[in-house]
Amino acid sequence: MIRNIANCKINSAISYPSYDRKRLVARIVHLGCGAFHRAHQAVFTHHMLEKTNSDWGICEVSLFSGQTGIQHLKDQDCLCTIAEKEAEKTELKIIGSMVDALHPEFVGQQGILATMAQPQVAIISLTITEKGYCTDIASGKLDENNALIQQDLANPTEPTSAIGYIVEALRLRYERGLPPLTVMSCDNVKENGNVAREAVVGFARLRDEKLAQWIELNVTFPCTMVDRIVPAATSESLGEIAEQLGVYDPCAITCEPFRQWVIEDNFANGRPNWDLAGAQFVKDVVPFETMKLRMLNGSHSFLAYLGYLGGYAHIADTMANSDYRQAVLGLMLQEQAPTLTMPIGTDLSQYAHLLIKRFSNPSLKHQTWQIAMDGSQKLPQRMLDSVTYHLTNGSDYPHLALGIAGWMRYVSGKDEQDKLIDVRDPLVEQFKSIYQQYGVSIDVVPALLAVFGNPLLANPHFVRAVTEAYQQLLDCGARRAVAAL
Ligand code: NAI
Ligand code: CS2
Repeated sequence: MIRNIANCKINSAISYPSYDRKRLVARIVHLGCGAFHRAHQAVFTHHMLEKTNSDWGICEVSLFSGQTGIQHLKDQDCLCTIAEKEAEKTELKIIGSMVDALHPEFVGQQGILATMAQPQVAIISLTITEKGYCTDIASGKLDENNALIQQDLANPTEPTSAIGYIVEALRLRYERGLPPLTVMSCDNVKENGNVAREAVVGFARLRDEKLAQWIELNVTFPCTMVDRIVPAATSESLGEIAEQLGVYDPCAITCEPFRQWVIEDNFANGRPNWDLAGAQFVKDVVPFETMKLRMLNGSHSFLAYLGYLGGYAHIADTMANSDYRQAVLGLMLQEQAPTLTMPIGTDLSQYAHLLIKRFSNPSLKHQTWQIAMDGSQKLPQRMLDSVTYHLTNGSDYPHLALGIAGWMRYVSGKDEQDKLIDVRDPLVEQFKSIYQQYGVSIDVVPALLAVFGNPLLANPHFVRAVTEAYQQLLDCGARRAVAAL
């Protein structure tokens, strides 16, 4: 038998689920069992279960990679360790809210669809990354030319994309007269519930108008704002946790102590009382979501591109440089906060200072390279929407211009020492051909802006600002360009 957290004695100082896990039923099916989901929604559900007799359990699904992780979860009865780390202190907890784990490689597509179509399933939740929604960057609508969508349209009962799975599962429920459910996005996507709705209903409409109408009438798609900094696990982070636990947990995740979840209270078929675990149910999530995407994620992307180019591997290392710390505070307070309309009583300056503290947490080895991934899908909601605000209002945005230029310089695929960068992005081939055509020069700026498909970005003032920032990066490098802000 494999020695694991489910079958051997764990250090008694570490908290174990206090509730009877036998009572749990897989009423939530989660697509995208990555690091974040385990340290966020699974943790909120765990704390809620500690406080009630509720039976809400989660069935985990990974659709693409992640078969090893799913196997590990199954081997240890779906228990998993969460290490909440501050500078001086680490708190370990073992969470028990996950009850099953599936992968198409083990149970086939039909096995996953059968689970999603079970009568007791009331929520399908998602952390499938920005690109998982298969939407067009500019319009936010389903991208009918997306390769996965094309494949699923040709063979809709054997889906591959998350959207294809959801629509096929909903079709099974519709045909069997089963209760509807809620599709709850937990990704860092602007108005994530609305984007999920557009994608699901858009795909259903391409299959069958009646099915699309049933979904529109019966299924809900609440928006959520999710927040917790959760770096990908490394052999170092897993080794450290194993030392404290006394046993190796391959599913363990390290994260910061902070966690926040604001949820639009719009559920089709019941929901757990996540408020007992600190979540907020509200009518309108959008202001909170926009604040987080621009202030937190916009700053993260700024630090990721300019930090990586400046030779920093992690966010906390980048924050140890006072020029970057000052710059990111300037970005938040001068260029992101003014674009927001918040409920009365929201203190954006306090929020910005808390973010500075969270980014500086030296225990979190959050790689600049990890955050730099998928920039084409992230920049619109993190930086470009704010630029359009400034263009309309005639205000300045030098930090945003440098952040966007940093992304452009990063996707050249070579760093300031001419070392290769492993650029991960759905548009990586497009970036390569732009750089092949123009070389590492300011001539790439208009072509790279065009990938966002937003005519407002062709504004000459903006093109000039980004071109100047890009030239500055070429002339003096990221560290000096940041200091000059
Ligand atoms: P991860 O890499 O650990 O997990 C990503 C998951 O998404 C995997 O299960 C993978 O199979 C799935 N996936 C990837 N591409 C997909 C696609 N095209 N279709 C369907 N599934 C796909 O990443 P992590 O850290 O769990 O983050 C996932 C998402 O969660 C982020 O993209 C973000 O939107 C959100 N998030 C992450 C936070 C973090 O600090 N890590 C915090 C707040 C939100
Ligand atoms: C990060 C986020 O990977 C990224 O792009 O900016 O995942 C960030 O860690 C979270 O949104 C924090 O809640």
